[in-house]
Amino acid sequence: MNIQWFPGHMTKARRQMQEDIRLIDLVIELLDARIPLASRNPEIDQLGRGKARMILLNKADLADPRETGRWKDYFEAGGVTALALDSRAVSFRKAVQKAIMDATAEKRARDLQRGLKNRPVRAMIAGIPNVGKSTLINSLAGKTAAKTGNRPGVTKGKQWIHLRDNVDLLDTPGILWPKFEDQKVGMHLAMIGAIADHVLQAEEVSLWVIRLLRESYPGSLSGRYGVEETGEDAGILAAIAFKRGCLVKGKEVDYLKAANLLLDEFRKGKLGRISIEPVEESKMNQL
Ligand SMILES: Nc1nc2c(ncn2[C@@H]2O[C@H](COP(=O)(O)OP(=O)(O)O)[C@@H](O)[C@H]2O)c(=O)[nH]1
Ligand SMILES: [Mg+2]
Repeated sequence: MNIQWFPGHMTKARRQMQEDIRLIDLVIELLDARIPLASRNPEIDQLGRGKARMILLNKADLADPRETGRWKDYFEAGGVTALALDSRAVSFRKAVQKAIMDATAEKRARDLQRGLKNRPVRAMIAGIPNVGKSTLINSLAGKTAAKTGNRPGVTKGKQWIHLRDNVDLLDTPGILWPKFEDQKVGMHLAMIGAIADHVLQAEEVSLWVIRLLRESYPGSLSGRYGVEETGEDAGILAAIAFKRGCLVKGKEVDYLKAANLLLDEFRKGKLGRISIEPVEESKMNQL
């Protein structure tokens, strides 16, 4: 599989991030809880070197809570503060703030030792497109948070959002692009809709979804569509098409329509809370 992103966008975004990151104490890495590996760009380790780090497993409302709990443990075992959340929900704000305090404890202690009192923690949110960066920034900012722009000297031209506990959040997130190391990574990104469907065939992606559901979440397809979960994956797609009237001229199976219907419902969580990457699959040296 050979997926081309727009190199112009990528280069510009990376350069911007390299520049912004110099102002930052803490990098808040946003991952998709359903695919914590495929949504993680390994370049972040290089970019965030020497900074406090923290991982947020976002869209946890769509992921299997048991798997998400394991991922949280996995990242924390690697020494990184991790938290699962739905970034649309303002109710997570306190937990995120506390995680920021945990992740920056060392830095703040160091500041104190040097006699730097009340120096704000400056944080940046980073992640791949569509992972929820803007949503999280809006939730953290809330209605009361003051936008403070153009602080002379330190933050020329940058917009900062002042959060509680003396945290300043850069209001422009760091954009990273996913890395397609193998076909599986690309497919996992496609399954959650992080790659436009015209890049990969919707039908192929839907067959991956069917396989995942049959293997890891048996009963979810029969429960929603009333289809048998036996036989070929393509046969199950055809059965879904019949059940949902995805037919051409009233009788021939419209595979593309059925695939799009399944993908749409899967991505909206209508087939349940599903994790695509269980923690067992991960290589423990990846962090
Ligand atoms: N279900 C769910 N959707 C979310 C969550 N966070 C963001 N979204 C949705 O994901 C889409 C992309 O979010 P956005 O903040 O624009 O992503 P960005 O490209 O990283 O800035 C939007 O439709 C959001 O409403 C979440 O935690 N759960
Ligand atoms: Mg955005």
